[in-house]
Amino acid sequence: MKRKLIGLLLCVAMTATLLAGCGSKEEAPADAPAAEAPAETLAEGGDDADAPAASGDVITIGFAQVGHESDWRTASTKSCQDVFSEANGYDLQFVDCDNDSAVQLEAVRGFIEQDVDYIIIDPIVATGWDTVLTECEDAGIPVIVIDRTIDDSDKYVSWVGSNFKTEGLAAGEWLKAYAEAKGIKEINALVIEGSTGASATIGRTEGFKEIADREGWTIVDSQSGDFTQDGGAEVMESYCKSYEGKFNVVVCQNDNEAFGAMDAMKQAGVSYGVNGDVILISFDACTAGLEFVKSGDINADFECNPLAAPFVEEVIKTLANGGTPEKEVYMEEHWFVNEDILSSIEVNGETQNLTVVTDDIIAAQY
Ligand code: GZL
Repeated sequence: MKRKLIGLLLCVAMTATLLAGCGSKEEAPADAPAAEAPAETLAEGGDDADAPAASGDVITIGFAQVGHESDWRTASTKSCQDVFSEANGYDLQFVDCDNDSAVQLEAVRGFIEQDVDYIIIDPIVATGWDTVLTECEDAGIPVIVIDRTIDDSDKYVSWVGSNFKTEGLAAGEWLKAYAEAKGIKEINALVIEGSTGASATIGRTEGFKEIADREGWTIVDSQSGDFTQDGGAEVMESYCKSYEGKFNVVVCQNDNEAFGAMDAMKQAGVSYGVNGDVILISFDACTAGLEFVKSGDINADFECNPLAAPFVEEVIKTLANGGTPEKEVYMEEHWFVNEDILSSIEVNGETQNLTVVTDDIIAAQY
């Protein structure tokens, strides 16, 4: 009975969403308003009477997570485990797909077999999803996508995440303003990309390249470090050999790659950071990343918020109460810097503040 009710609610929600004409993420306005974190989640002891779990039924959730490749990923997983806990009335079936798309599709099919109530997916890559999402829809199981995007199907109730292209644009606009403030005339950048095919990689690469092309910068090379510290070190080691003395900026598409790149540059005798020859830019802004921003090793770190679970619970609550959740929920993010020589940047015509990292900010980070 519960399955049929959820299935019916899902059809209503999907139809209402389609009628609402929500655009695809590609058309999403770059200044899409960031969602406010829900006031209280069940994880924080909230006793929201509308909470789906309040009815006393255990809600089973299948979560197909990308893997365990970064500090960001660890925080993302913990966010879901904290909110969808047994104490909050959930049974979380968690699969770490170890960055393997085939395993991830298999995990989702396993959740259908298990007849879970909801499925959460953080898609390793953006394509190859329509068949399995159709199977979820046929089974009447609502799918909620978090973080990375699915670009070849919209058969899911909601997506909760970040605008990756905006993150890339922000990094480019910051570098332009910073170079001007420092009197740096020429930019020769090396990029260490994230995992190939991941929407976070695609968006950050696209955004930064848009500013580089506009400003006439040179992107000397751009290779994948797969969002890992070893990957970042390996690519940077090769860069130091191939492009010695030919670069003054390194852009790492996540903090763990930046940690590896720092090790490799140190090994190669290349100075980096606020007092170095090379400007180092990173993404994610995890706690360890911000510690390196505060020490001056990383010049700027563009946050990507991993704490999606409270927003996912709101989607589930809305759906369970017969409502139509938002198709896209954008997370709030900050741009962190070491120096206070700039207070804000213009991104897509919108003034966005820069935040100088302090001990308090580090203590509060994920
Ligand atoms: C971005 C997320 C990326 C992080 C990396 O939303 O998918 O994957 O930037 C993680 O740290 O590996």
